[in-house]
Amino acid sequence: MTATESFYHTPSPPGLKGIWAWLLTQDHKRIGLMYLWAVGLWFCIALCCGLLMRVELMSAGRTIMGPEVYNSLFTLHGVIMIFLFVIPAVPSIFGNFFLPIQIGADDVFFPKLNLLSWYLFMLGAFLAVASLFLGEGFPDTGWTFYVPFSLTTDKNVSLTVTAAFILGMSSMLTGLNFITTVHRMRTKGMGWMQMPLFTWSLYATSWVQILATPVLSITLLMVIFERVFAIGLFDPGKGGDPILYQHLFWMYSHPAVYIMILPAMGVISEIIPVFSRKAVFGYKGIVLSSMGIAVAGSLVWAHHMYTSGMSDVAVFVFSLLTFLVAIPTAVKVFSWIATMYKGAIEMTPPLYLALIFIYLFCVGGLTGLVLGSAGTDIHLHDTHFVVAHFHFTMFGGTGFAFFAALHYWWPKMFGIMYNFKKAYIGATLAAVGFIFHYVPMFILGMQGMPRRYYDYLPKFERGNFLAGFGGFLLVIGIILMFYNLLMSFRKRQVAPQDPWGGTTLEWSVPSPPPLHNFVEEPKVKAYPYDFSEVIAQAQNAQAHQESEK
Ligand code: HEM
Ligand SMILES: [Cu+2]
Repeated sequence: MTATESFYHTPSPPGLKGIWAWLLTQDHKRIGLMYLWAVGLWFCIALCCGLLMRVELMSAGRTIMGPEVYNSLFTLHGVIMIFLFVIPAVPSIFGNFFLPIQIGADDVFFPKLNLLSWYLFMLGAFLAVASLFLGEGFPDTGWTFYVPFSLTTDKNVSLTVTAAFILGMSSMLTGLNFITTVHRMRTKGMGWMQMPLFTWSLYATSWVQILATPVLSITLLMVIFERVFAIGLFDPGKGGDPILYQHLFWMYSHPAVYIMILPAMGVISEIIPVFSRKAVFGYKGIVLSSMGIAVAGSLVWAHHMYTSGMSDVAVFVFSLLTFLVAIPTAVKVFSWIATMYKGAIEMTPPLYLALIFIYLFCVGGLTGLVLGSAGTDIHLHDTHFVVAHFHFTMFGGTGFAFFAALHYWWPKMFGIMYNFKKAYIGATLAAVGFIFHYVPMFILGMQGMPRRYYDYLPKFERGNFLAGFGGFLLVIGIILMFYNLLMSFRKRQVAPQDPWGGTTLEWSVPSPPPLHNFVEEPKVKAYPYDFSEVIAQAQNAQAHQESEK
């Protein structure tokens, strides 16, 4: 056995074969792949729920389901998409796989804890889906579990809430693991300012994870207590306060949107410099803005509550704070654009998806400002405008960054290359479908169509039909992208060690990496995005070719 044999062939722990070599593994790369298949599966299920809802909404009146099924479907869709896809996707798959390699380490600091996080994730996921079939049927509260409805509904809310609690544990353990790994395991010579930006973004995210998630955990416990013992924490009849629930819930859940988006921004910050062959513009700016978003994003939760009955002063303060988050976000976008400016741009599927990300995410972020201003939010609250806004940020943002990450790191993870043409067609269909799907919702929302309703006035029919049409295009595009990636296992076109000319440490190890990531001590560059060697090599190769002619 040579030292460079890939981790697929060298099981960890040694001696175990077949499925056990995966289920009991402590290798961060295997755990990352186990998350990939799990998250991919949940994503497809939630996508189907979404499409079913869209079909129901394509024409006014009852189309394929009644209101109760519709309520359960959007809850299931929301719970899965939030807790099982956008929150865990990028950190648990690509973070687990690449964070240790990017800092020149052999594994995360607590490999066994890492495996435990995966089991907690799976347990939480199965409980969430089990609550669909147990009790009186799937909860119909939406993923926010707002009181008082979540206390009085006879559906199986307690189990879903327990599931969310367990998923929170999993997410906290991963965060703890990443922070410790970054502090304790960086290879010799890698100072903080030599860390790749993806690792930096995960580091910032991990802090939000371990500081904000306990708030959610306690809140969910309170809901269960209230349901079982009726002690009156939230029930005004017993001296409780329903607004308290909203504060506690959003104190986690707004920071959670940054748990979703920061790692996605980290992915984009890796891709843009590589395909521009240019040092990233404002490395420190990107690092500081990650930490800035983590801090500022934790202070704005009550912008979800302008219509809930807060004091005018509170509304004013939260509106102002919400605007502040736009500053570090804009810093990142400007850095990406400035990196591409006068760069030697090489268009590839990862870059193409990254550009789609920037466009869609900017639309999402700017419409966030419309909602952040209390005056406009009062008109738009709980309308389809909000639905369009959060899908632009979460799906156009994190979703497309996830696709970009898949296309960027696929050759490294599996050692094989996919078909570019199909990747472009899939990405284009998805992006065009996305726009047809969500832009009509901005308009419907401004016209007053509320969210979370299975039926609507006839005047909203045209917009909804268009949205449904876009929804189908979008799903077809996504299926094509996944199909193309999966087909690469069939064709097995071998990918080189560094197909893109990347400079961070993961590109200095074989594809796929060996069990022990580094055979010899990795060489750390003074600056992680230094392309002078890559460019010199390319020029040499070209000169060589020309002299042979
Ligand atoms: C970065 C990713 C983001 C995600 C994933 C996201 C997600 C969401 C979600 C899920 C909701 C709906 C809440 C509900 O169920 O009632 C929402 C609402 C809202 N978002 Fe975002 N958001 C993001 C970014 C932003 C930004 C950057 C801003 C402002 C600068 C913002 C401002 C708002 C506001 C004010 C609401 C409340 C709307 C209302 O309740 O009427 N969001 N967002
Ligand atoms: Cu928020």
